[in-house]
Amino acid sequence: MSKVFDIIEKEQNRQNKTIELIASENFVSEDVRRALASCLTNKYSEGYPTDRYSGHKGRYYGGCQFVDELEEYCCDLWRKVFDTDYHVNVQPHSGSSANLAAYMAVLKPGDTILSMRLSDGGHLTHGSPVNIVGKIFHVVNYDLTADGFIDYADIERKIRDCKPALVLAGASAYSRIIDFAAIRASIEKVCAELGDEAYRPYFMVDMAHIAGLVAGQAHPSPFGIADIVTTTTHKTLRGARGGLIFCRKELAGKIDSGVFPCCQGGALQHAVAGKAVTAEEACTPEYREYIRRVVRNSKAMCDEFIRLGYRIVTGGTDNHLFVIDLSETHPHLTGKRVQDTLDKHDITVNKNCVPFDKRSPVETSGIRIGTAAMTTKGYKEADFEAVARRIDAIIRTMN
Ligand code: DSN
Repeated sequence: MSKVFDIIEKEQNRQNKTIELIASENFVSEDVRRALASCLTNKYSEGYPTDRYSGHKGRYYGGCQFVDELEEYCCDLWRKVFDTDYHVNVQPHSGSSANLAAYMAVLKPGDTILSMRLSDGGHLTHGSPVNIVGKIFHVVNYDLTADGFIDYADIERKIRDCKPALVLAGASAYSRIIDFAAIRASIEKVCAELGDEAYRPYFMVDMAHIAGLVAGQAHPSPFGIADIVTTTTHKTLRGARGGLIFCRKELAGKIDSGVFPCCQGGALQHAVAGKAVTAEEACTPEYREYIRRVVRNSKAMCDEFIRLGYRIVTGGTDNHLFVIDLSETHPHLTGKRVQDTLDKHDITVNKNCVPFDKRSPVETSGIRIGTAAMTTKGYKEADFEAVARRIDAIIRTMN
């Protein structure tokens, strides 16, 4: 037997025994795994099944009748999950691919993107200088308030001053509701001041972290507000690893061309199948109840850390995650040391920069904690509170 299966078994054992608190991870259903491991991995399918919105002329390979049916079914399901009539492209291999394809679809190299910086809770693909996005485009970041909240006044100021071609909302480590409507209102206000013809940026939302909450109506929806919405399907959506791009219908041709042929070749139809099963599951009342529990558990665990004397960025959480800032309460500890020590106790977290962090992204002064994965495993509020106390007891032993 291949050595690979030994390694997979070791990883399965690790997943069985650890307390998984990485905010971007989850455990998929057996049906998702069956779809991912199916014969669809054998099939090439460059192109798209129809030219419904985008004008594309179909596939570049024969034998695509069943993957055509699958991809159309998958698109219909995702529109149902988010109750939207936006066009959707289900081919991006990941969230990073989805974001790059979206930028390439509507921007020119050198255009300005206005986004949250990585160290404030943004994402590599929102324009970090070490990512291709930061190398191709000019990136301006909006700031946080002293308490770590998004500074909406700064967004409006920077739209007016920098005239970005694209305004981006979304984060990987932000624990509060994002007010998409306020950002749209700022865009409209600045456009009206300048005159519509002169300037009109795209508004894109990367909802990768909170997509499950949007589907479960536990976070305001960006649909009807943003021009483009990207997401992954494996975080709070609890599904196959991959990306999606939604857009207003008039952008469909640009977005589809941005994915294929600009950024990707053949679609991964086993991944499309996994995403379709994910969407079927996300439409159920059980999923909605799951999301409600994820948020309840996150608030309960966060409150327990506050009770134990920890400082949480923004002072709390509205969603599935929160970031503990160790810089004042435990100045001798780095996020990296805490992550490594918790690993030894079978608790998995990730180190995370905190706003205005004086440490590098390798060391960091914080850790990010999420409740989506262990809620899938059946943890309730009391379980998460007990894990908070266990983490505190471990941290107390560190000097
Ligand atoms: N940055 C990853 C995370 O949130 O863990 C996702 O790409």
